[in-house]
Amino acid sequence: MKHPIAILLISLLPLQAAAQHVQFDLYSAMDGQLELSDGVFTNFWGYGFIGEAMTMPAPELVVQTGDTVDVTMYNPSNESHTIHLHGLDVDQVNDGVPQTSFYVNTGETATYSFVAKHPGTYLYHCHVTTTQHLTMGMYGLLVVKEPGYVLYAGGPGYQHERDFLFSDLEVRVNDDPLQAFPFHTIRPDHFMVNGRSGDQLLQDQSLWITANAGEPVALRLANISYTVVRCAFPAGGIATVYMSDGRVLPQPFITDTLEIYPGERFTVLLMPQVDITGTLQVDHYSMLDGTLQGSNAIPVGVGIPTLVNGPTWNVAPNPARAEVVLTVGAGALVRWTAADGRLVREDRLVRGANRIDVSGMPPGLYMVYDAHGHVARVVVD
Ligand SMILES: [Cu+2]
Repeated sequence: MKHPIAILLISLLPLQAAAQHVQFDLYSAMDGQLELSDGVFTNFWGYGFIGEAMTMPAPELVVQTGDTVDVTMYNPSNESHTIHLHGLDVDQVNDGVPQTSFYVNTGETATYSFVAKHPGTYLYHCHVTTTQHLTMGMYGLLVVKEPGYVLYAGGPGYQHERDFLFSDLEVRVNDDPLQAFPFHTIRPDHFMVNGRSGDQLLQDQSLWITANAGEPVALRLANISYTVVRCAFPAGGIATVYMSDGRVLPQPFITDTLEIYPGERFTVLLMPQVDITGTLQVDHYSMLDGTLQGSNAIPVGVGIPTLVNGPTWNVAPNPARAEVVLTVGAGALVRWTAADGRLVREDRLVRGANRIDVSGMPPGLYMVYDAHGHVARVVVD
């Protein structure tokens, strides 16, 4: 007869074997230059891995459930900073709120330690003069993953994953951080997904949500902006919210929109049932009067190859600016659809190279396809 305790121990073994000690070595800095989507440059402060460039947002820290985690920060910059582990179950000294733990002053190194008890989506950020240091860019995602491509133990599985951190800034403030006073006058004018916005999101395929119909996509969504973020999922995506703020919801729910307030995080599973050419729309609304402040769109493509660049079809350059050359193995009529599915143009191609003027087309993601199953994603910027 099987002993219940023996069964329990065996069932715990894989989790125990996966738990590790994880060490992250970060530094803080205040001399970053950020290029915004409209070509404007401004300043940012942030964190980087030792030996690597500082990034905005800070590097994403990924651990597994059960890991013992040490985050060490060296601060060579001129001001004190901390790392607040937002939403994680830490003791007071490791919480990074300077008044109740400690400051990491210029030239100092400190380590924050915790055990990653609950899988989920978290944040870390500086907690010194928080409004200013946050709007300058001192934040990043921290994700605790359950091993085995499931959202949590006993939870649903996924095949693809994307982690998105929504944030904002006001160029006037970042240009001259001393002007950040008084803080309630900050009016963000740039809105970002993982530090990028607008056309930058179309150009970075690592941010696109791509899958085949029936393949679940885990989305970890976090808002560290000063606005309410409303995410609108593409039709046919079937978005189910499973987790919030580092805990499993008592009852998952299906929705086509999700509001995320500053500091909140959600884990959502997209289960696309049909082919999709669309976007995950990200709208920022004012906390003061509810007006729309800015928007971004993350391309979503389900059931469509990322890019057909094979012996019969070739697209270059991609992204394209004034002209794109479509090289095809046989003459064909091709149709272009915009990200919202609208037919925007047709071109009759001949065998070989076809130069197509795209200078008059609005920037965006387009699907180009013929009647024989050839399809390509073309980005016009
Ligand atoms: Cu700081």
